[in-house]
Amino acid sequence: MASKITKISLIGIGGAGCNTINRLSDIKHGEIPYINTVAICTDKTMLSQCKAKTNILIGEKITEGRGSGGEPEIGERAAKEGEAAIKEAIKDSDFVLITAGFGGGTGSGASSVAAQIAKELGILTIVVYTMPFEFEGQEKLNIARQAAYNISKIADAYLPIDNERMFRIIPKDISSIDAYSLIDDITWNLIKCILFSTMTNTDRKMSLELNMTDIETVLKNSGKFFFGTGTSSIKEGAMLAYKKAVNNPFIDYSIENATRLIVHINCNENVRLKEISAILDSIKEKASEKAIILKDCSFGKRSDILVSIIASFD
Ligand SMILES: Nc1nc2c(ncn2[C@@H]2O[C@H](COP(=O)(O)OP(=O)(O)OP(=O)(O)O)[C@@H](O)[C@H]2O)c(=O)[nH]1
Ligand SMILES: [Mg+2]
Repeated sequence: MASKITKISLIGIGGAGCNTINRLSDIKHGEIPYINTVAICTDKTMLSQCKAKTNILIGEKITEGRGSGGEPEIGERAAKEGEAAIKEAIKDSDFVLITAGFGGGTGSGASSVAAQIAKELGILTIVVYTMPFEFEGQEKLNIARQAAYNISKIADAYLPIDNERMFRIIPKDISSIDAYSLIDDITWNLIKCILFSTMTNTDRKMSLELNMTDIETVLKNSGKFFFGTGTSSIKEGAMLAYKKAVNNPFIDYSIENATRLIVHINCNENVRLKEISAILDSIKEKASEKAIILKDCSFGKRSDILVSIIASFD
């Protein structure tokens, strides 16, 4: 089979979205070279520091590059003004992942416009967003809720991450950058899972069990979805990585009653078949009786085991 790489665009919107792209560029540089990164922001200064492949300043006529002032209506109008540039930056993509922090004006207002543009281009469109911390106040929460509602009407699938929930489970002395990095890891692992599951690249030793159609089976028009990853050493066994993945502490729902699932196991060849079958048995037990369960193993040089699960619901 010819080498075919899924073209993924990661779009970071607003301050939080730009930060995510920057942190991922810092840490993950070179790990996956062919991901298209696009930053969209109303704040010129913020954008000038962003390391995305394409930086798009939106709403310059309205805001003069000074941000949305916390107003989602401005974020939305700004994104509409930037429609042509957004379209140009993502038009060749097979898959778009939008990331933003909801609660401010830009991410909350512009995300649904960007999602709409991607959808109209016929691209599978997924959104990972955060809900604000309690200490940010009721107004930001209301803005975020409205943005979440808007996105649920447009995106194929979305993953809400509650900052407050994260705040309750992480060590209290962690820096805010490290805390946000934990959320970025979810986004990054999701991208890796999609990419590894769909690539038929001959220089990696892949089992070629899934393709983009399978990803669509699970994520197209599916609404809220579940995603989790976990790692373990070969000695600890794949089951531990699986348990960490299904118990993703940042998400307040589980794979219980999921109707479409992808389980992706990334490991070296020392992982035993019976470990993989035990994982599948456990998933079958938790998911809906009628669930479609798609499995993919990719065997690389890694010394640990990475299990990722994407699940959606009817
Ligand atoms: N995941 C993540 N969330 C963040 C980060 N910084 C802020 N947030 C959250 O994201 C929400 C939105 O903040 P920003 O992204 O700065 O807002 P914006 O979209 O740029 O909107 P305006 O600044 O009002 O134009 C905040 O209320 C926080 O809850 C970050 O670096 N990562
Ligand atoms: Mg901002």
